[in-house]
Amino acid sequence: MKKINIGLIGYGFMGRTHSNAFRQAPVFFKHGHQPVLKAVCGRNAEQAQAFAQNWGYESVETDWRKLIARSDIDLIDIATPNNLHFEMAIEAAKAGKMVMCEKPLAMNAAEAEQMVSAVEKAKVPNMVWYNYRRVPAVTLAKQLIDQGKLGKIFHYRAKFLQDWTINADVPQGGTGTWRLDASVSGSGVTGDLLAHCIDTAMWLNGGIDTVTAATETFVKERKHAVTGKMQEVKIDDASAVLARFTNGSLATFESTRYARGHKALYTFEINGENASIFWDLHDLHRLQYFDYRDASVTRGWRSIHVSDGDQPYMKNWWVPGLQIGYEHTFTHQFADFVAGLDEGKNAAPDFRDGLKTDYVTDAILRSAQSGRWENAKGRA
Ligand code: NAI
Ligand code: SOE
Repeated sequence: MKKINIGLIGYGFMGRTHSNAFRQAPVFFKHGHQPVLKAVCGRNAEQAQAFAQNWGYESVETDWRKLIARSDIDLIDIATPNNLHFEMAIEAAKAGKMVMCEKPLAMNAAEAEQMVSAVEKAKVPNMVWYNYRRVPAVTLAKQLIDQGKLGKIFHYRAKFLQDWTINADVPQGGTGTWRLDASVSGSGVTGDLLAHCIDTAMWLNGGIDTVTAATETFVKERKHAVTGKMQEVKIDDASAVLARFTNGSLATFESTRYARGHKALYTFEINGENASIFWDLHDLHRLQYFDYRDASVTRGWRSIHVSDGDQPYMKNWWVPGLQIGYEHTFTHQFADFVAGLDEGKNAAPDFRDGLKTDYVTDAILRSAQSGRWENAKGRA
């Protein structure tokens, strides 16, 4: 069993989900590499120490450059706000480390292109944490599409709705609200929420050629959490998108943080000539499936409870009928990354896949400015 010494940067929300995955993956999925929680890095030594103790990291760093320079670290995992992904990933690749990075890969596609070049030049394994692909019901959707069950696909429809920034008193910037500060996040809901929908969509239904979009910033000024000054809000609060896939299908995508009553409603529906599927993050263990080829008297939407051993990932968990949840998507993704190491290939989505999503989100933001259809394929 080869050891992989992990250096995690960032001990916030994603630092926790990733750490949980590093601990669970080798227990539930047997592969040829054993993760070692070697070091966690954060700027506050006391908090980093408390995190290390809770999750079982052997050591702590407060300077990410020192962590990357350490000869006992094999893999750098980036779980920091978006504006830090670029520098950290490039530096890690140059140091010959494997790199796993949170989504969106970068602030924009221009940065992401350089990150792809860096990991490919250094020939280091790499991956972006678009975790929703690893919900067993979503992976089952992929299998059904690849088996041709839907036939020709006409429509793809996805949305990711939240409501936590409606109050104009929510500040921008600082811990917890960095997503509202464009200099840290790169964009608003397009890069934060819609990027998930785009990643899943391109995985399930192939490349997106062109997009046209409208975005809106409902609250124009917010106090900055660090400076205390009222400042212009430069993120998109909501985005509504029309898209054309290479396979000829038409899509609508929507993301917002102003949909009162929705905390994290990610849904998608795909309509093909023979069948349709629908999935909802709030009911994540179910896949809704309609097949026109069923006998007409009993034809209708089936609600498939994805928990059986012959369904994706489920044989590694409990017994049929008992479902799993959100945190398992990260465990699956890390287990697949390790399986990729065994086979000498990257687990998808790798940095090049992450770049393709950044091309689409950049095109959405460009279109919202230009009012035109924009090329979403970049140089991919
Ligand atoms: P967070 O704010 O909870 O945590 C960020 C961490 O980065 C904090 O521990 C902070 O102290 C640390 N950090 C900031 N600057 C640093 C520096 N210079 N050196 C070392 N550490 C530093 O943020 P969260 O929610 O964990 O988001 C992190 C990343 O994960 C973002 O890119 C976000 O888009 C992505 N994300 C992905 C999710 C998914 O579904 N895959 C879910 C939530 C976030
Ligand atoms: C924002 O609230 C957020 O945490 C995103 O950053 C994640 O990517 C998404 O999975 C859930 O919502």
